[in-house]
Amino acid sequence: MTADTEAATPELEEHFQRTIDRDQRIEPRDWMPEGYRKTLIRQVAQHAHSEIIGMQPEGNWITRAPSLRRKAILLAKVQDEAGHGLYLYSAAETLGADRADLTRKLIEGRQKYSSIFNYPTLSFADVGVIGWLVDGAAICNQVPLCRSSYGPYARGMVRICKEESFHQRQGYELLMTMMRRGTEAQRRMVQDATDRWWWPSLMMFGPPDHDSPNTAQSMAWKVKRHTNDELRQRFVDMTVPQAEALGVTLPDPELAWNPERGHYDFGEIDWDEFKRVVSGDGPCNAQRVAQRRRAHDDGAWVRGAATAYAAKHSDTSHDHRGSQGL
Ligand code: BYC
Repeated sequence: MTADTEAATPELEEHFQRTIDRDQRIEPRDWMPEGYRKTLIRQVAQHAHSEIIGMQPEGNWITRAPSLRRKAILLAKVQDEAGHGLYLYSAAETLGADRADLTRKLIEGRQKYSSIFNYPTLSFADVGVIGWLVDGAAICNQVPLCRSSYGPYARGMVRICKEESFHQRQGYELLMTMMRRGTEAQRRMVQDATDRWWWPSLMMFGPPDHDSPNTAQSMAWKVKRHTNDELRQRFVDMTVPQAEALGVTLPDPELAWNPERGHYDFGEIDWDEFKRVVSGDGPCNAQRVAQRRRAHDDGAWVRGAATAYAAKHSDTSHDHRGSQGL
């Protein structure tokens, strides 16, 4: 009987709970409640899919980057996202999930990915604003996940966060360049991109706490370390001074410092829009999933070749061992 099918006993349950209480890590071979495993597979798979689908909006600009330098930076960033997806699929596999199955669920629309990637990238300023706001929100959400209770996920997040902070910096540097050294038209592009990405970035943190079915249990298991609203507030507080430094206006007339709370107040998020986008009816959902499906189909020959090569290689190494009498 393997660790994942081992029946619960009071000793195993107690050991699991003690590990969580002591802030130690649950590792793949440890016994874990089925709900814990399911929650992690759900979150890690959604996260992995987001990284892979997240390559599309920016990938859209690789062929049209305005200089060789900007193109090299963007290529490196989009490749990093592919790497993040792969670490995360590997983390999901340590929980007993099958990567091909997860991909199938994604391209059949049976598993979610982040709402943010269902919006279009209309100008090159979007590349900068995605780095600044989307990667900025991602860092805010993901740094606490480096302390998540599941070992492989937490360790994967450490490396992902290092790369995300480079992504955030490159976006901010691009916007600074456009705002400080650009033309009036370029400054307008930055403002327009900020107007379009601000609210969807706030939605990345998930539904409000009173409407978040998974938060309480995920916090108790220390999979999540903060609630959706806590992290959203942290992101707003961090971003307002950055917007001021850039010289752009965030599109929320209710945004104001509240000295009593010690935080910025902000306006009501359009949760109907969020629900629409999450349930598949955002501006680019169909296009994103169709593109992912096409890429998967186009890659069938690579998977076939890799499988055939691995089979041949294992035969060859077997023969080789045989000839050495091993
Ligand atoms: N979009 O109970 P809740 C990146 C779903 S990658 C879509 O609060 P939870 C990047 C949620 O899954 C960004 N769905 O859930 C990549 C749940 O659905 P089910 C991705 C959302 O899990 C490339 C339901 O709504 N980051 O940054 O406790 C380039 C109820 O929500 C969204 C991660 O995945 C959403 N925005 O909390 C640049 C981070 N929000 O499964 C950047 C890891 C919620 O019950 N994930 N849903 O049907 C998390 O931290 C948590 O899963 C969330 C949601 C905070 C997102």
